[in-house]
Amino acid sequence: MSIDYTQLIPNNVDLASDRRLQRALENWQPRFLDWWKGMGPDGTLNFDVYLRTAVSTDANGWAHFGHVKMPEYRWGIFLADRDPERTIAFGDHKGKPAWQEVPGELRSTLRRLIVTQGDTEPASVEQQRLLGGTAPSLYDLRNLFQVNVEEGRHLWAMVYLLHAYFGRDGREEAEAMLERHSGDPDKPRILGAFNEKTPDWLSFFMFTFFTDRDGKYQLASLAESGFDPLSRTCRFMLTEEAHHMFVGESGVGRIVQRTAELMREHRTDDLRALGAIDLPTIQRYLNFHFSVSLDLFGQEASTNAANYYTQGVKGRFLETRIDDDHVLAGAAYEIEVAEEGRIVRKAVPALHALNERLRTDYVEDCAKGVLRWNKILERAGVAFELKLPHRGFNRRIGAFADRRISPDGKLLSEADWQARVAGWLPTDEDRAYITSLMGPAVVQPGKYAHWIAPPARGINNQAADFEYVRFN
Ligand code: BYC
Ligand code: FE
Ligand code: FE
Repeated sequence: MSIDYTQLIPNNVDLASDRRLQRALENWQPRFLDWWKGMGPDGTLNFDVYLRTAVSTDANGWAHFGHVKMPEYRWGIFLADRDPERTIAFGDHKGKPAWQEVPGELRSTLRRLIVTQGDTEPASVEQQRLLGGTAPSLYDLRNLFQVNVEEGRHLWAMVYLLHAYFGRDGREEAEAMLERHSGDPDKPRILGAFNEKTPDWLSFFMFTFFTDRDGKYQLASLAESGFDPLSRTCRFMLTEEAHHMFVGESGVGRIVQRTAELMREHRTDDLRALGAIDLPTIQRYLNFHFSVSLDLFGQEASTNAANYYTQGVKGRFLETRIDDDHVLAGAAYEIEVAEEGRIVRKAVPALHALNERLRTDYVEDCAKGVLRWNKILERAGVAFELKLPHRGFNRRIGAFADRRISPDGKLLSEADWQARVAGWLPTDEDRAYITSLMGPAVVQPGKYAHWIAPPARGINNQAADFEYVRFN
């Protein structure tokens, strides 16, 4: 179904046919805009930004690009088309038709998952709100804003579900989405990573590479949900998510490339003397963002995850492509745990290990990106390899939370950890150095900050000196 842009709230769910729902959402819309103006990208209300807007939810739906003021971006409700034949692919309800309404007994479970998902979206916009002031180019500034408006739209996606399917509770949860704030001591965002700061562009690129990728995996498993409206909304969100991870991978890649060029040109490791970012610092930022993002998958052994699965609420990554019974009643899965001073593998019921299984899929995906960064170094003749740390490193959630584990997976004493952690996680000095590189935004079309290489090509094939953002 194509998207109706004549409505106050653009949508492809025939919102006009449900007046009550339409009114409720039209009531929420100005609150969202107030939140955007107060907590969204700082000082940008008048900028004209070259943004893409969805025109339909099929593969060609991204055709539309144009300069827009962000508060006028057409945030709306876009669900992938309904497949009337769709059945539930896993769990106790396997083979039954997908639910078009929320089953009463799953109401609070589904609400909780939708709220958790929804909460991350505005959180990330809040975390990134000051980055515009130090953008390394107009190209990067535009990409930041594209990510921000789409995270805003992801909030709309979850708020639609809350309003349409959860009655009064849902409306209250939709309000609360705008009341919790990232890092707020009294009303923080729900998940850990979304209360961290994103103070500089190295952090931003690491965040979009690692944390938005958690989004990809969580959305993909919610896209398997038996609750069809959730599945359909997540499927469309995934197409938006792909750009966010592109921004992260190419952003880190361009920093790595610039670093490698300078190392070769000047035959030195002392990148800081050259005003660029040294590889050990990049590695420490990587270690931080990877470990914080791993926490987002929850406990290795989780009865919550088992229940979500058996109840048909949340599946595995690409559930229908997995060759097994999709019930997993007697199946086992090996997870890593720390026992008697060592990290050992231990078989647990597969149903309880679903968070860990998703985390494993995620780690493999991250590793592919790291491989591509290493190819850049290799091509430049720089002998350095970026590595993902062990999954137990620096964890706050799960079996490794109260352990000290080195990046190469050794259990350490507290004293050993304290003696070595400055080599593994960004230090105050690292952060101060990276902050010092973040000069005033580079706003001349086609120009880039010294510490990052230009991209291989422009957005929507625009010329190198295209004016992605116009300041008014
Ligand atoms: N921080 O049994 P467990 C995105 C809690 S990112 C704080 O493992 P479960 C985006 C947990 O709530 C994708 N608390 O839990 C990216 C539970 O609490 P209770 C976001 C945590 O439910 C970038 C307890 O510990 N989407 O879209 O199996 C930019 C026991 O844990 C954390 C989703 O997360 C944590 N990290 O797993 C913008 C999908 N981890 O019950 C956007 C929806 C666990 O004891 N959420 N806890 O009070 C879920 O599927 C699940 O809630 C989780 C947790 C996978 C997060
Ligand atoms: Fe998102
Ligand atoms: Fe995202």
